[in-house]
Amino acid sequence: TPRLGGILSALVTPFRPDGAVNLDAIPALVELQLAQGVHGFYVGGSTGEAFLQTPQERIDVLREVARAARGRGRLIAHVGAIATQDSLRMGAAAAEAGYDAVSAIPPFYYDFSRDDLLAHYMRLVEEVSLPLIVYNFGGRVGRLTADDLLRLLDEPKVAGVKHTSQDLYLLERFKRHRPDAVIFNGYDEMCLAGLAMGADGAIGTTYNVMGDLFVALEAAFRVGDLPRARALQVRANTLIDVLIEVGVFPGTKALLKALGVDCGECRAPFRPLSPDQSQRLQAAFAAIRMT
Ligand code: NAY
Repeated sequence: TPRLGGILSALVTPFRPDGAVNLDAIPALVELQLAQGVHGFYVGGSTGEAFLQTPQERIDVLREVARAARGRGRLIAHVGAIATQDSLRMGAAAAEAGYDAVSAIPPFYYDFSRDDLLAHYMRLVEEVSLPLIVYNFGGRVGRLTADDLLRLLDEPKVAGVKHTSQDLYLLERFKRHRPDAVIFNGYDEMCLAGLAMGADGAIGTTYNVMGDLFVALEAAFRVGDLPRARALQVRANTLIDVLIEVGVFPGTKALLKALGVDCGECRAPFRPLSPDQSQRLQAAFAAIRMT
């Protein structure tokens, strides 16, 4: 496995009942997941509710996770923002906190041109000292074309792509174009397929609560035990079905609470689960637990 591959949890951000970021919950969250065997953390991504926080809150979380992890596991900081200056500021903080790489979703909402987006990434590459993992989030960032992404991969400081897309042909093309790039599969429910098409690892929301299952899945795949890898994927997907139905991020937080790490609720407009949703989710979780 290349240095940056493996199973990385797309870490949730804990909040207090009053809505403030709960930095105090981070050490227990990190320990829970390291105990499950995850190889590191992708901090402040979609799962981390990046766009429901201020850049300063995101920086505080980046620092606290690095402090809690104490060098155990790889750390990628998601520094995506609409404003280039915000991404640069978070990137500098990630470098200072000891992260291995930064990652960024392209600026969105405004009608930025493709050249605006490429220039944004080039500034991250030039002005942040860490390698960059481009965050390709298919549906949400339609403006960058496959060719743009391949072109970005020609930059030596672009270390790879986090590919949250069902287009696994494109994942394979990234890997073929730059065999030394680190490509992460982004949809947990297709982890095995992504690995089969050449992914070096996977980053996902559901690894917050079932990291052990996906670590075992990847290990089975690497030794060529496809029946076991597939059985694990099927098992995970019976829970992911319910998570998608009730809301992946609020659902993941509900499961973390049941595992003894209270990360609070997601920030509004996300809403907590209803009692019925909660009950169905816990039942699905109980049915697939590894231990
Ligand atoms: C992120 O930045 O946190 C991620 O993108 C992690 C990848 C997740 N994708 C999205 C869209 O959030 O783990 C997946 C996803 O939650 C899971 O596959 C369920 O669909």
